[in-house]
Amino acid sequence: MARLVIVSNRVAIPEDSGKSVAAGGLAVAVKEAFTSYEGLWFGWSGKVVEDPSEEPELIDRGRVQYAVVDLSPQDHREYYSGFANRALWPIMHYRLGLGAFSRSDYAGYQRVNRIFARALAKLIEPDDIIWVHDYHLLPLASELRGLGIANPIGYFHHIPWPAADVFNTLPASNDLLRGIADYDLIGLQTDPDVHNLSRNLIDELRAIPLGGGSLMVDGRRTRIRSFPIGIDVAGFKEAAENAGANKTVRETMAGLRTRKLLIGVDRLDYSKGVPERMEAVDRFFASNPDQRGNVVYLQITPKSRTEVPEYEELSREVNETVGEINGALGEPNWTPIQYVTKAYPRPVLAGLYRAARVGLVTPMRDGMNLVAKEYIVAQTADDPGVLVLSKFAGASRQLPEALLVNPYDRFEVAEAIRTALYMPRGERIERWKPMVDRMTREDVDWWARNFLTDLENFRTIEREPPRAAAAAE
Ligand code: GDG
Repeated sequence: MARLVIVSNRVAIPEDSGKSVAAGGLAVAVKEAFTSYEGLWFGWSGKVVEDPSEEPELIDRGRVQYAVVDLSPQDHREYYSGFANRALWPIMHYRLGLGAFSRSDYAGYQRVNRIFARALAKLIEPDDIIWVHDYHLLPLASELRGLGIANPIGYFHHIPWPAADVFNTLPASNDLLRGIADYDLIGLQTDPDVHNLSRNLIDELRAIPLGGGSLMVDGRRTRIRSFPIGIDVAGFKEAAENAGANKTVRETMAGLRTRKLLIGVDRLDYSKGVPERMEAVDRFFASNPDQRGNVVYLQITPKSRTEVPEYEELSREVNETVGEINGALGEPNWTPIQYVTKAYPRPVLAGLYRAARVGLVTPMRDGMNLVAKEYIVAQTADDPGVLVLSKFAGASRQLPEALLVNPYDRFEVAEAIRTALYMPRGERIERWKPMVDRMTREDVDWWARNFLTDLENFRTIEREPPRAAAAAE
């Protein structure tokens, strides 16, 4: 059987005991992919050191081997904080005004992709299939091809692919498009993302559509398809069912007494629409004064990317918004918004989702949004809560029975909160059932299997020789 090589910016190495580290969305997804393959997971160790070695550190954990490299302070600043998170991330999320492009950051991004490729190429065996994850590594396939690696290489893009006019504002846009075409298979979250990238390649690079999602770009064939990422439904359901025993969950529920709970869970990121959501909750209390004291909004927001200035600014903005709303509306015995920046263990999250009458998932843009899916799966069948979901989250395509809202319109979100709180049990069940069934069918295992089956098929169809090898002939 082929060996699976996964490449991502960060690698989550399980402890020696075999116990998993605290699992984010990507770690769960990668773990799932390795259930049917032996393999290697390659990426950054998370360490920043002066003069890092180009030789990866190898760590064996049974069927999966881990290979990690450190980054220098300059690499980390330019590749990670700079180009990936201050140029690509905002542009991919339609935030043109926040995009900060610098040529030195872009050079650092290319350099780190080259370093990764050189370190990885030595570990690749002829039958391996390679699966690269996310926007940090768009040029990795080109770099690997340049080193003569002809194995099937797939790429999954976890975040949105914007409309061409937005993507093309990035000074390096055509360079990046040419690079991405060196992947054999490109997976995106939704069909509109597929449309955006395909049109971009056709218009900018004169790619020729071959049908079935395949395109010929510069004499090389690539395929673009949507693979909406799912969650570990069985694991999450079990965590939610057992969460009643957890102290934090129990005490939170006891503290609510008869109050109803609204919940939001997001990394602190401007794409997630946290201050905008708080303003919608404020609007809700303004137009429903009878609900003051009866409803509490819990927002769990672990900090992320704190070294990036835009995130510091956002943190200040959220703190101010919470302070203003709580100051204006709060009473000695009622705080409307409970805002915490600590990360909670997954079982606690599962229990809190289950305790919440309304799940507020209102990103301004999101590739998928796993929180929306987790909220649905955590509900009880006979008394489920209601999901209020942004129509700009990829998840809205698989969850049309949620209350879909425009997150830019705080009046609409406030109205949806009211509708959700007053929704009769019959309607809540009617909306929830098809969503939980779909989540169960289209879980993380389904996602990984679909992607890998497609990628494996590249072994059997006729493939063009890689550009570098062809040029060397
Ligand atoms: C990217 C894309 C796409 C959050 N707080 C805690 C915690 N979390 C977990 C959630 C969820 C995950 O983090 C966040 O996933 P999202 O999908 O919401 O968002 P991103 O981190 O931006 O992920 C996104 C995803 O990749 C997958 O392709 O859906 O669109 O942006 O699982 O539960 N987990 C724990 N404690 C917390 O406090 N344990």
